[in-house]
Amino acid sequence: MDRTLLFQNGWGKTIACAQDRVLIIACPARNIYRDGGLPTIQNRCESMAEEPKPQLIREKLDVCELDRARMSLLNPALIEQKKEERTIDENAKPILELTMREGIETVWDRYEMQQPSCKYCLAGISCARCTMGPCRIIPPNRIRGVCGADADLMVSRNLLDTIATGAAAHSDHGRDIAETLYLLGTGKTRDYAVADPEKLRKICKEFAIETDGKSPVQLAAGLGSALLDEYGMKRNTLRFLDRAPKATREIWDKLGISPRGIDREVVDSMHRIQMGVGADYVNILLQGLRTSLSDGWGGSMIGTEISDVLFGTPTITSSMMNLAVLKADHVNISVHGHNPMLSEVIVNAIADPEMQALAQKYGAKGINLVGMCCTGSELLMRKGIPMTGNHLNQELIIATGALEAMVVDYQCIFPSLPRTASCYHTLIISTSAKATIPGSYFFDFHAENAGLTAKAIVRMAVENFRNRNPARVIIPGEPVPVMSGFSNEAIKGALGGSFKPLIDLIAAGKIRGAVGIVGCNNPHVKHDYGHITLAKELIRRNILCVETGCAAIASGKAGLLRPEAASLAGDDLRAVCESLKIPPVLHMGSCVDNSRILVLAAELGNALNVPIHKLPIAGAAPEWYSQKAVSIGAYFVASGVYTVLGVMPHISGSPATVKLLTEGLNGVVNASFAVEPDPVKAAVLISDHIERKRTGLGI
Ligand code: XCC
Ligand code: SF4
Repeated sequence: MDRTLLFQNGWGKTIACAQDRVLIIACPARNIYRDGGLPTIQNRCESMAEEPKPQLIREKLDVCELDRARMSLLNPALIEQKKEERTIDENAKPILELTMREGIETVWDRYEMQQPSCKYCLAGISCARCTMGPCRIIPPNRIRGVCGADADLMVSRNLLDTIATGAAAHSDHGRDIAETLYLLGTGKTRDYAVADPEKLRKICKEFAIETDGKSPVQLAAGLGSALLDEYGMKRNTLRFLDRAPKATREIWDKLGISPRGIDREVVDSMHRIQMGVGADYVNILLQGLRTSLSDGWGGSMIGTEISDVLFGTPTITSSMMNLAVLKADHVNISVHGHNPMLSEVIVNAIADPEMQALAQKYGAKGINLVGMCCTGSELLMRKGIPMTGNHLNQELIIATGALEAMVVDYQCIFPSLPRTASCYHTLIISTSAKATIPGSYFFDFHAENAGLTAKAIVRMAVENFRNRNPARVIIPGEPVPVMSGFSNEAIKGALGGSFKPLIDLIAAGKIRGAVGIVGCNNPHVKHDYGHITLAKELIRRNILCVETGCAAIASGKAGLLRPEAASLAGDDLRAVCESLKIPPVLHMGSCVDNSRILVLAAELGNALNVPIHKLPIAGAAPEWYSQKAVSIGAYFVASGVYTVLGVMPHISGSPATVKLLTEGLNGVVNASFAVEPDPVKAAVLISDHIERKRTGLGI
């Protein structure tokens, strides 16, 4: 994009003065125009040798006192009741109680204030896409929007919007990783390296990139470039689709839902939901499946595979989980979000002796890095970094009073975190120009300045230790040990080098099947209850659980990621777990790592020479909330995996859409969705499905 133009058309106007322009042009390494992004954020051009300074986004929030007076609950019985209704996370309960007593607003309070929900939005029959509206479907008379859209169109269009948003989020994360590989290969960043050259070579071969005689750095450049091409439409097919069993690919081709470029599918979806384009709900929903496949077998798979190349393919590792991994005598820094590009360099910065010495200077015993949500899972899987919790723990970790900084990148970060932090000394440090948060301190983090920025962030957190009030620190209970790092490579390793023993165990009925339990927390569901109840019900039936995202973290906190949890499994699964010394619930990573579950399914299908839909497997998202989760569910189903949701999507206003997604899809992709809020009943649905598939395979 033309830089002068950026200034002329106003994009650049918050850059303070002409002097900055000169500075920026004189310092191309700063590259603040990358991606044609808004050049409004950082108006200083530091030399590369200096640590960058943060920018306070808008203003420091100081809302706490007012809010607290309004929010605090005085009735101990009510506090007790709400606490039990809100979560099953025992370590979270004392903090939750404190937030209610002290009037520190949380997601559950805001959820209550939002009730009752708008029934039109809940059913998906409201539309605000254009200014002829907004419109609602109110039978019997108001059955079309101003443009003529009926309930089916409104619902399907809203759903396609949701899927495309989720696919975009995962895929853009994948792009950031692919770009980092490319920048590493082209010498633009020195803060990253190739950690798994073997995997790099393997993926290069999939992309028909010549590997002989080439260094990892040269391969990084070639593969990085090829991966960035996957986003466009030059080739009109995604390379990783070749990993799927042939019969599954034929289903996609026949139906016309094989994704072309990743970006192309997202843009195509956005085009279709513009008023006056897509009018047929079936056509719109099929594009939803295609877009989701471009996420699962495209953007997310790139995110996972290249994160493995850059940071290491996970191997089985031990760590600890829940809020009690915070340490009262250490500087505590939490990373939260999704992209390991940031959290990995923070790990390096913390190991810096200068930072350790600084921490000691301020009276801390050291620096304790902890993870949260998916970026936490990335670190847990690869580095064994302890994890505080999942989505609904994010405010509670601040309310321990022991957190110096919450360092965030993007996705699933409550915009309210700086408000929560204003009740404490905690700093919210934002790092993505896509996700600046009012009240946070922003560092314009890029692959090119990663190391220095990470150090500046850690320094800021360490210096903040002085501001902690020890009298307000509560770190409840003890952390729970977890076993993590179950990449497909690690699972194969545990099985002696191939999936054959797993297939034999499934064929012999020792393991009835496998279920991917994935997705978020959602205040519509008691925190972690859906995940844990479902996992326990399934392992009891000798069904192996593979988990990612906040589901896996829920299991970790509940002790299901320990080998000892085998005692909760049925006799056959217990014996398998005991002989392999693994838990009955396997932590496979973050949400982009659902692509690992696709690869697992594909490898099982290829080994048996059957399409994915014939395998005794299923998916479940008991507490999902996010657009990304809808994309995941859609690519599971489109790939042939029956998927049970614990939270109803906003589609009930179109019975035709509901029927298509829960029944009709069986006729085209041989899989469908089901919605079952009760996890005990969901386990029955899944178990019956798995037994039917076993019968189909004759095992
Ligand atoms: Fe977010 Fe990934 Fe959902 Fe958790 S599971 S709430 S998407 S952090 Ni991904
Ligand atoms: Fe109403 Fe149609 Fe505009 Fe939506 S697109 S707001 S239904 S007129």
